[in-house]
Amino acid sequence: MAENAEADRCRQTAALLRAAIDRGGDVAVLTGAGVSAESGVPTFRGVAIGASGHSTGRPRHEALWSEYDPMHLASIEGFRADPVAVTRWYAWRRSLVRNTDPNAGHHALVEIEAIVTSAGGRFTLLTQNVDRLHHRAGSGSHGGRVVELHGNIHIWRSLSAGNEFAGAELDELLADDKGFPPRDPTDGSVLRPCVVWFGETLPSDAFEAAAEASSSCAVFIAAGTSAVVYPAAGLVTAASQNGSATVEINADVTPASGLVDITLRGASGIVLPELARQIKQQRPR
Ligand code: BJW
Repeated sequence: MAENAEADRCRQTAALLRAAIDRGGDVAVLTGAGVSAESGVPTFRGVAIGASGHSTGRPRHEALWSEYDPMHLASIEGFRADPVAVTRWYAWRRSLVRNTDPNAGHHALVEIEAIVTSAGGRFTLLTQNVDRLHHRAGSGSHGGRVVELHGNIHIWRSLSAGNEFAGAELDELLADDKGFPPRDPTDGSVLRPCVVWFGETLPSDAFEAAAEASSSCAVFIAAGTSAVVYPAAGLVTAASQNGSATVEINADVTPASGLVDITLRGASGIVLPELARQIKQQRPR
């Protein structure tokens, strides 16, 4: 019964998307840590459904911050208080995400992008994830846009001059954790990841693009986000107030669940490919 209801909601969502796409409507998707959970990347909060699990709790990762205070690890104050611990955590996460692959949910979003843009609509992927797995899956390569709201863990910058380091140069700077935090070889100032911490503003171009896409799209999907961190969480409300059809894909209930038109309860690595399959099946007449 519950499974039938879930399948009905998935068909209803696919039909909604198909109709919007056929009218050349725009689609915006907000993603969070849950979308990378099936690639083996731990989430920040709540349950995480890993590869092959499609109901709450099996298998789970430990939430990233279960032993730490997030405000400590993800704020400039926390970094200043304990730069070694914060650097070690980000260096570990950078290494983890480089050694994993995009999952079926990431790939399905690329398919949906191609369907939307080939029908003349705009596709905007608004991600809170800093892992770049959407880029590696091919998002943005079919005429859509990927907007990174919380930055990118693969680029680090010096606190004083803002000099940026990436790739092999950054590998070298992060090689010896006895020298943490790493320093800019040119001016000796400490390096930090180019991510957005609590209390910091989001890059203005990214947030403006997100606000515009959310308030003008025909369909807005929030996938794998706990919808508790602002201003990203407010985009669901913005879309809803704009009159967009709103959909949540999540393994669990979130504050957005009561706001959206349709909730699809399950793992994004299962739900998103099924949605893509059904949108393709319901070809325009
Ligand atoms: C699955 C699944 C599977 C599992 N399939 N689903 C308004 C009200 C209240 C507070 C504020 C407000 N406006 C601003 C604030 C303050 C603050 C904030 O929001 N605080 C709240 C926590 C209370 N926001 C900020 O400070 C922001 N800046 C700002 O607003 O600037 C203006 C300003 C400046 C100065 C003063 C005041 C205002 C910045 C926020 C930056 C967030 N940064 C982080 C770290 C980034 C770097 C890093 O990666 O380390 O971003 S925090 C962390 O949370 C990270 C994430 O992107 C973000 C959101 O988490 P996300 O992605 O939703 O993941 P989870 O783990 O929370 O949830 C996973 C979900 O997936 C769960 O629901 C699972 O069920 C589900 N799931 N497996 C589908 N397989």
